[in-house]
Amino acid sequence: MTTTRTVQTPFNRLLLTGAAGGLGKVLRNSLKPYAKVLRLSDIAPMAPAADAREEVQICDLADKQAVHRLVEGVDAILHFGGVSVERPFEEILGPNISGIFHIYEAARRHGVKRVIFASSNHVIGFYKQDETLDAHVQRRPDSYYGLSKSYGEDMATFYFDRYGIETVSIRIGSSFPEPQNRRMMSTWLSFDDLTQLLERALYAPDVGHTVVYGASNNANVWWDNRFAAHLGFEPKDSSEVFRDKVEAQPMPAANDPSMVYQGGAFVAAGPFGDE
Ligand code: NAI
Ligand code: 15L
Repeated sequence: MTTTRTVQTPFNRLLLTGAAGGLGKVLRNSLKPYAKVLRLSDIAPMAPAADAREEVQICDLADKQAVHRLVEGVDAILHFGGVSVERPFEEILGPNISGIFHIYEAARRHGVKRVIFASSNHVIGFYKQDETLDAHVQRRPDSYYGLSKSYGEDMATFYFDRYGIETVSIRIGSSFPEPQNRRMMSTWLSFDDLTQLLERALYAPDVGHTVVYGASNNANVWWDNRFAAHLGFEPKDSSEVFRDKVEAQPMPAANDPSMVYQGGAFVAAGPFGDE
């Protein structure tokens, strides 16, 4: 669904990491109204800059000096780069754990005042699907990947308390063109709603470190955003329009992790390295 929104005064320069990824490719277009220049970065190749309003910079998040060069001159960072699924710990360490430290250290050194962090529902993935969670529940990461996002949220709290750098951590549910299975009927976040949430996260005053769940206005939601009400996020889309298509899929067993846990199959990934 396409929505019309009032565009706020654009930032001079915004940095988007993970720009070659699934969401990065979408945000490359949808974030344009919010920046005079959008700096796009990834370790993977990207399409060249379309015009003077884009900058393309290859960067490995695990490389501290490269991240420092990347962050120079930006007003805010939308941090979407890193490993986005469950992998052995050693593969997550550089991109996600060292990477988030490099992003905040570079933000501190270059005077960047706000970070939008693509966190994940996998920081609370071991809660059951019949539980409703707000942003203050104890985290229950379901994977090394979820642990890395949990660490990222702690990093955000530390850099706000110590250095006053504000963050909105978005515990994104499942942001794809459409929900792919029954679990995603609850966790789905449309691209339009993601863009609206990023706009709010960029422009809302005094966010400190705000944690917000990123889901559309789905019929059966597991997440309560009362502690992020100051952002003014009002999702417009709903997974209901895809219900018939999703429910045409075979029904998983009642004890399948995808039917039991909020994090779905991630709770059952691994172990790694036993071979
Ligand atoms: P993706 O895997 O398509 O994109 C991630 C990008 O990060 C890739 O282009 C990859 O090349 C890049 N990357 C990996 N290692 C890197 C490194 N060392 N240095 C620089 N870049 C590196 O993932 P997607 O779906 O676009 O997600 C974007 C972000 O949102 C990720 O941080 C993911 O964890 C988070 N997220 C996404 C959700 C979704 O439903 N799509 C749900 C929850 C969180
Ligand atoms: C995530 O954090 C992943 O990045 C994405 O690929 C999906 O698996 C999503 O969570 C989800 O839980 O559906």
